[in-house]
Amino acid sequence: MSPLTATYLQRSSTHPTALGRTLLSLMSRKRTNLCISLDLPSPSEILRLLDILGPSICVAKTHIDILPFSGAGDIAAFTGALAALAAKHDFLIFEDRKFADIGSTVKAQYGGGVYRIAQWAHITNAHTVPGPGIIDGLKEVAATVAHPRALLLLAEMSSKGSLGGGEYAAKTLEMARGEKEFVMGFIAQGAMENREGEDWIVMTPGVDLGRKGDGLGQQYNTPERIVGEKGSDIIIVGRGIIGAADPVTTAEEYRKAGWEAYEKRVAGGN
Ligand code: S5P
Repeated sequence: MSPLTATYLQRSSTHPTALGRTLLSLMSRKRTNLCISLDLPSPSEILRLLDILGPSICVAKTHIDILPFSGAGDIAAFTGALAALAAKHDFLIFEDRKFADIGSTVKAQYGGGVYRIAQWAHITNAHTVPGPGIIDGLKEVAATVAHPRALLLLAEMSSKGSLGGGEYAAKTLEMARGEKEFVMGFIAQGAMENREGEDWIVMTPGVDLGRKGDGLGQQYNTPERIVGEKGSDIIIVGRGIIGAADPVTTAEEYRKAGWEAYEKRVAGGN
């Protein structure tokens, strides 16, 4: 069955990556394909929001390097609290690091520095500009961690004038095909080609129920278009929710819109 018409539950028993199976299963259980993007300058505000938004989301996406930590102790306290919330509310943590260097460098960046991303982020992502060595470097670090880790490759971006998509996305897909146990899927604007036995989980940013853009190149689409028509699996929503007057009610609106688009899509295939 094609991943476009199979249910998340069906895919949760067959997905090639351990983390993909975990993710699809919790999405099915919680009835959510919403990833919240927490681009806020305050660690305590992020934790506060996650505790109230937790039931509505399948993934929490961070940019750890925009937070004003004063030392390694602060960072460890924050990532420890993130992990506790992820366990409490049953969601995964995605550090949107967008690695973009040679294998040897990204290996040091993923495993080391002050953030030690591989220790606490279930998922991270990478650009494919450097070629497949970037995946090898990240994979070496992931293999040293006790828990499953997975990678998303950026095939296509949401922003205006992006150099991704088209031939770039096709080449990115070829790189992923060599790494089916570590590369869980893609950041793209819609489904990628799935050959027999493949099941790429696609996460899509640039989602908003009202606005079309942000004045800095971001371009928005609706959950219906992204999940229903273009076949993506997970919507990534930032300012549409964290900038709203009532983030909990708004997150539920996005969760419902994303979920209904998914249900319609899978029903269409039966
Ligand atoms: O193509 C992309 C890829 C990503 S990961 N376009 C994006 O906007 N992102 C990220 O998604 C971006 O870094 C930001 O964290 C989020 C979108 O936030 P929003 O506030 O525009 O919904």
